[in-house]
Amino acid sequence: MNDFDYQPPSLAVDALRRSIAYKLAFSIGRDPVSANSLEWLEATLLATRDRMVERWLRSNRAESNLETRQVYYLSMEFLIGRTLINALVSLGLYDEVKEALAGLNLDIDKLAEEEPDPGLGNGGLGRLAACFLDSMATLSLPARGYGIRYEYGMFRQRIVDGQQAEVPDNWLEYGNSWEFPRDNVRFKVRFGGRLQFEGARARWMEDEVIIARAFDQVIPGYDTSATNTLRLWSARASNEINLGKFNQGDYFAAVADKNQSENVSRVLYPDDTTSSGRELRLRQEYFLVSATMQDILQRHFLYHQRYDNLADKIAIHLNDTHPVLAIPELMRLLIDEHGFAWNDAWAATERIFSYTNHTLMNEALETWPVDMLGRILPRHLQLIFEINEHFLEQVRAQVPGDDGFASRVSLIDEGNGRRVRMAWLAVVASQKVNGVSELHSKLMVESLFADFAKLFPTRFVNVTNGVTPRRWLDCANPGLSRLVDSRIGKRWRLDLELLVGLEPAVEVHDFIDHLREIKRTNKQRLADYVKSELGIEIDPDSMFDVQVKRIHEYKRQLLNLLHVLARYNRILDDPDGDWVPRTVIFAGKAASAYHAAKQVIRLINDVATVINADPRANKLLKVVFIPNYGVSLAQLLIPAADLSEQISLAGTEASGTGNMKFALNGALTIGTLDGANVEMRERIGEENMFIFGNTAEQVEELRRNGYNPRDYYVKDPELFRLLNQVIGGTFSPTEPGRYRDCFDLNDNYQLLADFRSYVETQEQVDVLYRDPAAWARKAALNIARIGYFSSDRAVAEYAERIWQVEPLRL
Ligand code: 26V
Repeated sequence: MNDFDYQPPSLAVDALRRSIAYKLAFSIGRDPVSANSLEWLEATLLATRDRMVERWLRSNRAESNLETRQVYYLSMEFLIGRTLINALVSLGLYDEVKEALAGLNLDIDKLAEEEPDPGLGNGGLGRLAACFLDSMATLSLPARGYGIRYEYGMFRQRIVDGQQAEVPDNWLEYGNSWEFPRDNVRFKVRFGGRLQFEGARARWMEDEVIIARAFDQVIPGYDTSATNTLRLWSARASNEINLGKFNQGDYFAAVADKNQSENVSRVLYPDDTTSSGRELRLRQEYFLVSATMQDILQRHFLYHQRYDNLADKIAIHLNDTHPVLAIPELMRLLIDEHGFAWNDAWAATERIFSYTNHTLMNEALETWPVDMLGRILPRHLQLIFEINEHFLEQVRAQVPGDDGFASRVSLIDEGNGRRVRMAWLAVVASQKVNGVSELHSKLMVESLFADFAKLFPTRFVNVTNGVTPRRWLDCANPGLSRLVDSRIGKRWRLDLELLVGLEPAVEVHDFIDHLREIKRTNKQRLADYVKSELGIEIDPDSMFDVQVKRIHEYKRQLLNLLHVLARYNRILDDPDGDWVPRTVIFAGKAASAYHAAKQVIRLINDVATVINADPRANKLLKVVFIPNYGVSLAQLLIPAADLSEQISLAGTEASGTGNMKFALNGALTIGTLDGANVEMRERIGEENMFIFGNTAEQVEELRRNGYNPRDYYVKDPELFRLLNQVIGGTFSPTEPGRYRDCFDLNDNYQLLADFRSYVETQEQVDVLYRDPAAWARKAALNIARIGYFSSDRAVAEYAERIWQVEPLRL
């Protein structure tokens, strides 16, 4: 290097390096000479956080402007992923911090991988909430997220002997540098006991109190000084220890009570399949809702010194039915604590709430036994009965003489051991109810909420989901981001539809070549990971065929596996055929009590063991199951995919959001006409996707006419052969009966009906993959046309059509 090449570090880099070193010394108490990587990471987080806080304070000040209406987004789950890189990207400081750390002999990307990934959600619903927070901040909306600070998030998944094993996720073990504990923000949350009425007001003599304590996390917007807050509640026992028991000398019992109360925020329910009816879950939901509603009312009063304008000034969004108790909780607070008349309280409530439905699956629809609810939350049950009475009165006036109708829409299901239907309560109290894709919203008003759609025809709307381009392109795929920048500039991060500007480039060889190189680099990065984590070699020149999402029967990972087996048999039958080499990659967690889903994981691993060890096939076909799918793994996997599997039975997947992330990263989709795939096809063009299988109508028709899976089994020799192999133990030689019951006789998700169409479409996939330039051209068109599926667009629709809020002026 000669003197002229020397570039002095920029002032910003210098200042950053100094603040990192300063944090290391004065906040962590470490000498740079002996600090380990976790301590350097911590110092970097703290230095980054400082730069967010200044903006945060400014946003909070602007929010206290009396004119602005506030949005509160209530969710039992926020799957935010790691923060560091995302924060730096938002602040526009990534390159500077990278350089500052390099000056300290540290690699930013290695360091960033040591940050724990908070798994405070199950899957799609929790990740959507996180994308929405990012977009709300970026759009400068006066919004706040509210959730629970679970001490243990989603379990970590290990694979032991091919089977899922769950390991607790102690994500807070080394502290969480992003959060601000708010010791002065504490609310009492009460449970149990009895009521005493004084007119319309109830006095609640509870028999248990838990303290909710707030922890705030800064959510930076991209390239804006707007910043939002995610406020998470943590439970504290109201008495450090039970003094009565303590004085009686029963020290252990005294401390056990404390633990009992604090269990409320101990652990996320890792089950998104069944509304389990467990008491602790109900207590968690109420804990979130009660602390949040008290906080919202207190804040409102601080700004306005009155409550009668509440409905003009706040909008509360319910992310699925999990926080629906916010409705009776608001009624309770207004009536019992702030002296509202019942009708005034209801009039306000009806204007404040809105609700998103995320699934039509019957098992996931929450209902609570009346007696359990009455025991834990007596006032709320009683308010729900009152709401029901008022509502049914209105129904009888509107639909006279139809008792069947009234009992169908009643908030209380009398048939089923008497249960409260939480989704019905959400619909009755919300000014708007939305589904998450066109198809889902249509099915929602035709099936689940058909009766309500008659009563409230304007209440139901659609807002198709979206994903944040900052995390899912900028952070996850820096190579592709730079290529896009070089063609259309950088503004796509704020206006994803600008990606259409790439369309002319799809005819430019240089661009297409570049795109292929980037994909190849991302595939190599994934291959390195697979090698180091699993010891399996995968070939980055093979097609990476990826299905990653929760393991569910309706998502049909098993259908994917049937195709793998068909391919394996074909390769064995014709080893010298002209095969396109494939690596089929799976990842995803199964709910711990969901036996069928766990068997799917086991079968994938058993099949992988056989195929990967078979020298006749393993150059042409490999199968890998990558453990512990989560946001961080998604950021590595999605940019490396060639083919995105979105193969749920039509009519079952509400939207899907992985489908959007894959297309944004230049993967082609093989998918059914389900969820948002339908709208992706409209925008991307049918010729640039691989659509197969029955439509939602055909699925319904088959069901109506008595679907008979056996017909397919006996009539399709290839299917017959491979099902017999699985059932007969070809892939479980040490225990031939292991998969005897793997295919349930009803085939509820119609795998066999779609099998032939799926396999034929996979053949089309191979044909295209043989022409790399043609493949890459279609991949480029996917990227260019996916802009609609930004969470910025989705959130802007909520703001305008549902919440009626406007951006802050900063
Ligand atoms: C249900 C339950 C039942 C009680 C125990 C805890 C629990 C947790 C979650 C759920 C419901 C999960 C619903 C869900 O994640 N739906 C997904 O939402 C995505 C965002 O709208 C959408 O893209 C997916 O299609 C949809 O499956």
